[in-house]
Amino acid sequence: MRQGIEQALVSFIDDYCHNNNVANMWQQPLVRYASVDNPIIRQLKTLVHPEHRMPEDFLPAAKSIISYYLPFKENIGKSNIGGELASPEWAKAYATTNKMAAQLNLQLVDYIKAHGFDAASSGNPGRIAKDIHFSNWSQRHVAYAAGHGSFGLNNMLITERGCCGRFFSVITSLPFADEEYQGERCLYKSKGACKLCMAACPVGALTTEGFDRLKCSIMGDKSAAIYNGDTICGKCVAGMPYAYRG
Ligand code: B12
Repeated sequence: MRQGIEQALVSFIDDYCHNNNVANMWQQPLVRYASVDNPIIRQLKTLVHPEHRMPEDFLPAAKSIISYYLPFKENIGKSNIGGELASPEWAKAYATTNKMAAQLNLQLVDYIKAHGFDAASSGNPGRIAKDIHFSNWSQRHVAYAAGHGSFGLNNMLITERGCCGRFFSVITSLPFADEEYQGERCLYKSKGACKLCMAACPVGALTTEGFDRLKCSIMGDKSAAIYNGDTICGKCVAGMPYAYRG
């Protein structure tokens, strides 16, 4: 079943590109499972925000959450190295991925139901409100619980294919659970070295003390003005040592 889900995801992406005349801009997806009993999942309301949703809110019989990562092809990350604003290629990849993932999630739900289990899409939730910089469904916490990787100094979850890509998730009744990743992929956290992401951030939102989401939002707001409201930037991932490898 696990293999079937991975293969289905790949063919849904191919079909999406074909049917919508969109270039395939993703590498092979990474698919992992978080148990709903994982302590990170149980503590989401405390770790993220009191309004954070629980898996059972989507699906009463929830047992696991599929967390999948769509890594962008390398040319997209490379296009975004340097400069102040996100590159047009980065902006297009962001918008296209979000649009496609809404459909992928629904197709995954249908696939799982057709195989006798239950599932519900988490959608692609943004901020709770314009002035609340948190989501009520944190893809990154779910991805961490599913063992996708470790958090870097850039505040990104670094997967085995790096951090130039996007996470999505589907809540299911499948009895699968992966272990959390025990390694450390950030060079600063493992060796005290690198700090390239700090230097690349145009607004100084990254320091060794942590991530300043309000400063980061300045870049998001600037880009929204030229990219149809999309709050993007990505200078803290493009061209980094772990942009594309784990
Ligand atoms: C709101 C939001 C923003 C806002 C606010 C920033 C923010 N990080 O909250 C703005 C617009 C500024 C923003 C910017 C960006 N975002 Co954004 N954003 C979101 C959104 C919608 C919700 C984030 C949220 O609520 N997080 C909850 C808070 C509490 O957690 P956090 O910010 O992730 O920080 C936690 C981690 O650092 C974690 N942590 C750190 N170390 C450790 C260690 C352990 C053990 C654990 C458990 C946790 C942990 O603890 C922090 C606090 O709890 C998510 C999508 C979603 N629905 O999840 C995307 C998301 C986080 N964004 C993403 C991206 C790619 C970006 C940008 C690169 C913009 C772009 N696409 O060009 C920048 C990067 C900013 C950065 N360096 O973090 C990706 C991250 C992918 C990844 N590899 O991590 C996400 C997951 C979207 C997606 N679907 O893939 N974003």
